[in-house]
Amino acid sequence: MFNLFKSKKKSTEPTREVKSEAAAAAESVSVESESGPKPIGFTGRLRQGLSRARQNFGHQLTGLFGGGKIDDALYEELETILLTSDTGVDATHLLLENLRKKVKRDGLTDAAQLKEALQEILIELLEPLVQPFDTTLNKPFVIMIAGVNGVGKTTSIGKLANYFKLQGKSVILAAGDTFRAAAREQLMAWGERNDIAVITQENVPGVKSDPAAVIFDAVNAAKARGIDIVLADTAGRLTTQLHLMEEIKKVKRVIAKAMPGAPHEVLLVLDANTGQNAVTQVKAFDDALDVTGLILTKLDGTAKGGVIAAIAGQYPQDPPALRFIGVGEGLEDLRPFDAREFVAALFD
Ligand SMILES: Nc1nc2c(ncn2[C@@H]2O[C@H](COP(=O)(O)OP(=O)(O)OP(=O)(O)O)[C@@H](O)[C@H]2O)c(=O)[nH]1
Ligand SMILES: [Mg+2]
Repeated sequence: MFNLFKSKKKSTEPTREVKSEAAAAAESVSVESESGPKPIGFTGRLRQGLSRARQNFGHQLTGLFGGGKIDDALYEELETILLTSDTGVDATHLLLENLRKKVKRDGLTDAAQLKEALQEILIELLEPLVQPFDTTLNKPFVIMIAGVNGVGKTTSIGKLANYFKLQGKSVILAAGDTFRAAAREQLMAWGERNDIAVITQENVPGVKSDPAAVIFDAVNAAKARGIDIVLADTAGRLTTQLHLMEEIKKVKRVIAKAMPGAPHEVLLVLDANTGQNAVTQVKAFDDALDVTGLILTKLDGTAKGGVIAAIAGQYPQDPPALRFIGVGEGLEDLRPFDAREFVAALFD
């Protein structure tokens, strides 16, 4: 590990910082705000984002729960709806089992009563995904972002920067995707939009760029300047590309050399349209990196949306934390996950 780190020093050009004048000005004045981000409007955007899933899932259920007897045929139909909404076999069975228990316990007899019962059971399943997330425990608090190609890592970083800035925190970005030519520019654009610094590496033809080096420098820059949060981008990779999975393990190890204990959060970004494959991605990235939290993006693009339940059903004892969900491409379309709010937006 140490040798790898030393060789990176030889093989790479110095990193540089890209900062707009506005960012410099913003940094020199400490912006403290107790108010935090305003939740107003997000429930509306969440509802709007989930409209396709609601139409598909919610409306099927409404048909099913129109009235009549609660019998095996109804449970079977419900099973089909859940399975075809990407809920996955484990979560579907868990939900049905808990629903049957609730029906018995509460003495429900009419199908019309099932809608509310199912909502409650779903909230119970999803609630454990909401876990405390305290970025003040370390300074800087280093967040590494990982995931397969095109899931929304870089976009989520841009939105997260906005989210943390609204909480009065100082943020810098590390352009750790040195693989794709346009990745650096994409992150720089998010930096400009948020008026924050981006640590990048010059593209030098013939010189192999090193993602670990960029993030290492970003952590050191954050330490030197008393920055609260480092958001580190990484290149997309398939879980089957074993050399790239090894590479990202190295990135994580090198971050710990810049600051023992870092990264403090490893966020895996998942695309809600991936369906059951998301569960596989969680397992593979967790094996490689000890993922501490998830971001589920593009919930606005899916007609299914059950993948959250699938992940929860996979880890009934110790589910991963679902930190944020993305429901659109706008700067404010990423928010902390709230199980109750989510289920409400899925049904009504
Ligand atoms: N509709 C919608 N689009 C999103 C969301 N999040 C990201 N996107 C879009 O998804 C596309 C890919 O996003 P990127 O952020 O570049 O994804 P990435 O994971 O960084 O991609 P690579 O770096 O190439 O692996 C972009 O067009 C984003 O605008 C979301 O929540 N909703
Ligand atoms: Mg990217």
